[in-house]
Amino acid sequence: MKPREWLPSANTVIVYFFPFTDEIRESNRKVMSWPSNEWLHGRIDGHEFMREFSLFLNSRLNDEGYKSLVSGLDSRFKSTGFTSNWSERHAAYICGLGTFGLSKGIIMEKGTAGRFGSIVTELRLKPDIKKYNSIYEYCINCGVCAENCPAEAISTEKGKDHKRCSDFLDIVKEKHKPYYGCGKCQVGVPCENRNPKD
Ligand code: B12
Ligand code: SF4
Ligand code: SF4
Repeated sequence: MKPREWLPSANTVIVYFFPFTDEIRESNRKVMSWPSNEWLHGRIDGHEFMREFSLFLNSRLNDEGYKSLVSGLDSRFKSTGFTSNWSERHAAYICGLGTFGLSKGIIMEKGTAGRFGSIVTELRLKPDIKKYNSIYEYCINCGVCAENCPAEAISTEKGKDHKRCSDFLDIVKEKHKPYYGCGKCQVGVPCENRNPKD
């Protein structure tokens, strides 16, 4: 769904990225076959913080008289298997945060390891200038994300196999319920916490 399908009076989409801390990223580099506890908590509890932050910002905008909503938390949001009706990555790309990488994560000036949130609002804000022209511009195609992946879900020829990734996350969940995650394609890579093209 496009922004005005969520909110017909929308004028702006605000997208924000919360990068994981050095501690979370470093811990996940130690053993490459299994996610660190810090990463699992960053993924699940960190995202819970992101949700609270989004709801807070959204309520402030609404209180100020600008109708706004968090698409990812709206009752119409659907995420089934490998897709959803609100893509944080597409919104981030369009809003100027960064471009896709081989791993399919968005690579920004702050790298790729972290979580996105977004708000669709009536408030009119000046758009950020996109510093790129094509969808994979910040990826140097080094293939390190593919080498790191314990599920062999990424390849330089075929891109990313969502099913393999998802099956591995299911195995992690079995062991760590309600926590799950992996993110080996986001650590120990040139795009971990910076734009590798800089
Ligand atoms: C479903 C889902 C998954 C599925 C995979 C499905 C998928 N499509 O990636 C599973 C469970 C396997 C998964 C795994 C992970 N995920 Co996930 N996932 C999502 C979720 C909920 C929906 C994805 C979605 O909307 N797809 C819809 C399609 C239309 O959009 P898209 O997938 O974003 O874009 C793809 C296509 O459109 C295509 N594409 C891109 N450009 C173009 C251009 C053209 C012309 C064409 C034809 C196609 C095309 O490639 C894109 C990437 O696959 C999003 C949250 C959200 N609401 O966006 C998080 C999200 C994508 N996940 C995220 C993360 C971090 C992960 C993990 C690392 C988990 C972890 N923390 O350990 C892993 C691995 C990620 C990886 N390497 O991609 C982050 C990405 C952060 C980043 N830097 O980009 C997101 C945005 C969550 C967030 N709020 O931050 N995820
Ligand atoms: S590790 Fe290399 S190939 Fe993979 S997304 Fe990052 S820059 Fe691109
Ligand atoms: S999250 Fe793990 S299994 Fe999924 S693509 Fe990244 S490294 Fe591979």
